[in-house]
Amino acid sequence: MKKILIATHSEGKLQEYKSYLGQLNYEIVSLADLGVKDVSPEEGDTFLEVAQNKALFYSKFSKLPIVAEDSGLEIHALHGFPGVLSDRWMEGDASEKNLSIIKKMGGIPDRKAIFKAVLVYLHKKMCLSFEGQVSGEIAIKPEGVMGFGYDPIFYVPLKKRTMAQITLPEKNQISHRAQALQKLASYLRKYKPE
Ligand code: ITT
Repeated sequence: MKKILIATHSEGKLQEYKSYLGQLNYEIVSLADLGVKDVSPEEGDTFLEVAQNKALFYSKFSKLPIVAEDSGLEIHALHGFPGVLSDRWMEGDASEKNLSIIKKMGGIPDRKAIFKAVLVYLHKKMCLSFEGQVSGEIAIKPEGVMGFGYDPIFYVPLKKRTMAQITLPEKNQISHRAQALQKLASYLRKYKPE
């Protein structure tokens, strides 16, 4: 079976990749499987640049085809904040970040937000990117215990629940990552890279 390195230190992302790519004939290798503890610096002004830099960084550790990802939340009323800074705009864990965002949104009626993901596939000298996004709203308060990161504050009108209140298979039908993964999967099926 062909192997692919999913170059993320996020356990939440990794679970979603495993669940989604399980349908393809690929063995998912993680950074932990390779014993890689180094963390790529988040460098770049766009999701694409940051994802490309992560892919290049982790390519030092393996010759396998690599997928790296940069993703985040863009809040309409806050002019796209936190965007590419989603992981680094404040110190603290996910629940602290979520509470800070709820506070910033206090009293703002426009709660529209978008989750975006850019996946970079790097193999030999070829580098491709696949993007996905999903629209939603910032919830009034965090709800749900599934998923990770901003999921408890991202309300999906289609499901009438937050991303943390839906199961992983449900999230994998609609999420930003799932949409990008669908494009990657269709590339891998079609071109079967060596
Ligand atoms: P890697 O760089 O190792 O992949 P990371 O967590 O640093 O992991 P990012 O730089 O892409 O990943 O940061 C994205 C931020 O957005 C981070 O705080 C995530 O928790 C959050 N995020 C991304 N996708 C998400 C999702 O599907 N649900 C909830 N939060 C998400």
